[in-house]
Amino acid sequence: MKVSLCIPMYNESKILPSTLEKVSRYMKDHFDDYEVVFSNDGSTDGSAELVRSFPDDRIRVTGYEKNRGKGCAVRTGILDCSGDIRVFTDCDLAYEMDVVKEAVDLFGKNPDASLVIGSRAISKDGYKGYSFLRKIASKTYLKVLKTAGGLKCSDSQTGIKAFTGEAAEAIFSECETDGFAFDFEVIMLAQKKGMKILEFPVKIINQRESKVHVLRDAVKMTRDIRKIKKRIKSK
Ligand SMILES: Nc1nc2c(ncn2[C@@H]2O[C@H](COP(=O)(O)OP(=O)(O)OP(=O)(O)O)[C@@H](O)[C@H]2O)c(=O)[nH]1
Ligand SMILES: [Mg+2]
Repeated sequence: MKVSLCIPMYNESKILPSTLEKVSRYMKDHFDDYEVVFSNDGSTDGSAELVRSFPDDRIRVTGYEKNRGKGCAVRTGILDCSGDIRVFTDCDLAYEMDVVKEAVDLFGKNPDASLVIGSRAISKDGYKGYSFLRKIASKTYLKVLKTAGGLKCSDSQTGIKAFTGEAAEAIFSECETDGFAFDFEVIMLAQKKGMKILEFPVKIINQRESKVHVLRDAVKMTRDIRKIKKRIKSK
C-alpha cells in the first residue's frame, strides 16, 4: 500500500529546510512505499528550488507559476499523487507529523472510510494557541457551515485530511474552489457522494503567526460557500 503526502506551499523558504528534514526522516521511518509531493502555488522566494535540491528522491515538486490559492495547490498536488492513501498537511507541519501515521492507520481500522479528517472541535486542546478573535471567527464560521451550509462534520477547516486514492480522484476532479473555502467543497462533495468520513481529534502543535485576515478572508469565504452550495445542489 502506497502512501502519498502532499504539501501545498506558497513562499515557505524560511521554514522549508526544517520541514524537509522532518518530513524526509518521518516518512522513511514509518512507511515502506511512499512519495512526498510539494505543490508549489506560484512561490517567488525559491521554495521550489529548495525542495528540488533536497537530497531525497522520494520528495518531488509539482505546481505552477502564478499564485492561485491553497485550494488550487492541494487539488493539483493530490491529483498528481498516485498513493492508495493520499494525505495533505500544511508546510509548517502545524499538527506535527504523527497525524500522518494516525490518519493512515485509521483507514486500516475502518475499511469503509473514504476520508479521514482532523477536527479541532472534538479535541480537548483544539483551539489552544489561537488568538481570541481567531477562535471566535473559527467557531462562528463552522457554525454557519453547519446550519446554513449543510456541513455534517464537527470541523471542516483543519489542514490535515486523508483520502483513499479512489475518493481523492472522485472528489478533487470535481473541485473548483481555489481559495481557503476548498475544504468545505471537498467535504460537501464527499457527503453528496455518500462517502464515509471519519474524524479524529487534532490540535495545533507548531503555531506560527497567522496570515489569515479575519475580515477579508471571511467575506471571500462566504462568497465561495454560496457558490459551492449552488453548484453541488445542481449536480
Ligand atoms: N496563505 C496562503 N497559504 C498557501 C497559499 N497557497 C498554498 N498555501 C499553503 O497552505 C498552507 C496553509 O497556509 P497558512 O498560511 O498556514 O494558513 P492556515 O493554516 O489556514 O491559517 P493560519 O496558520 O492560522 O494562518 C501552507 O502550507 C501554505 O504554504 C496561498 O495562496 N496563501
Ligand atoms: Mg497554518
